[in-house]
Amino acid sequence: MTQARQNTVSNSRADFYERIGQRSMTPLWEVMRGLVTPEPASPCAPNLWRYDDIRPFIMEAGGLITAKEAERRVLILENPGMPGQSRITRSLYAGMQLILPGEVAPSHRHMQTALRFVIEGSGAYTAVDGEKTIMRPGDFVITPQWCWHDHGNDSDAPMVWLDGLDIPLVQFLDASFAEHFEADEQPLTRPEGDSLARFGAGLLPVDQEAGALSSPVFNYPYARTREALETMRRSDEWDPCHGLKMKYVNPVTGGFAMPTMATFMQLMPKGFTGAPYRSTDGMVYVCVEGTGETVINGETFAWGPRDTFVVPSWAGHHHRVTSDDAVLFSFSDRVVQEKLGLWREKRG
Ligand code: GTQ
Repeated sequence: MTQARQNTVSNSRADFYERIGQRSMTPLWEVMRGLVTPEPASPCAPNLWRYDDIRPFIMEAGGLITAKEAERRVLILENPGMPGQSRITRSLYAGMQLILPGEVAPSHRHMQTALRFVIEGSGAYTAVDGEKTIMRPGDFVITPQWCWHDHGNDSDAPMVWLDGLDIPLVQFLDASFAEHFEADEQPLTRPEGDSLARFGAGLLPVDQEAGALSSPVFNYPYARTREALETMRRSDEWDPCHGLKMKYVNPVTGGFAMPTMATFMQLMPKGFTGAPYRSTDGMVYVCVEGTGETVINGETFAWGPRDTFVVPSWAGHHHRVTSDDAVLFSFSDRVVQEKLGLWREKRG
């Protein structure tokens, strides 16, 4: 094509785009390559939030606003690749919630499912559907969708936990509903520990039917998880990429503990260097014990206890332990991707 001919073509195309644009249409061929990509092209950036670095700001927020006024006093961990979007990966939200002694974060419910992973402090509680659970470091606590929940702190120290929610996913589907309870705290109708006893002891009520999508066990205590990992290590079945990695399950269905967020805990032994790995679910990690490094797309992120880091979808990475045993908690949207037939992984 001559230059003149090319100019005529692009002018008439531009004119065409302009005219169809007025009718709310746009040509696929100009955008196709960015839509149907040969592999995931995530705007999510790898990042690490060192707890020592962010803690002063979390505590400073404690002096600026009460839990009651804020409703939830949380500093969002916002992915630097998606500023202003209140998310840590494309589909998931994460934030650090602070509850000071004597405070209550008032009861509400919403369609978003939430997980809490306790980072600092011990003895604050969350109440879900009439039952209170006391939270300790490393505990993984679930707030299922549309369940009343309030948080409080009867201990004498600040308590901080990581919130993980499916906010971006629910927003994407335009399916958000939320409401406040008439009082700050919901009435308690079941004794503390009831759910764990009823559903978390390898037993189920005899006529239990699969009902709610989230696990009826709403606190998976770290002490139990850690002990399980410690006992399993004796069989020496280490995965070359993950070490000893377990998923949290809903005992009623055998599936992941929540419908929209998959959660995991993994133990990696002293001297462990993982093989390269990637998967389509962007993954949020919290270090519980030990120290190590994760190399993500060639960039090294060194982590220690209470640090949070994010590995984007399909980013090649591997872990390396630099202490005695290291333990990492993690969550992702893998459960959604698996249901939709989208989840993929690649080793090596
Ligand atoms: O505790 O219910 O970090 O509703 C964001 C939204 C926590 C909560 C968050 C919420 C909550």
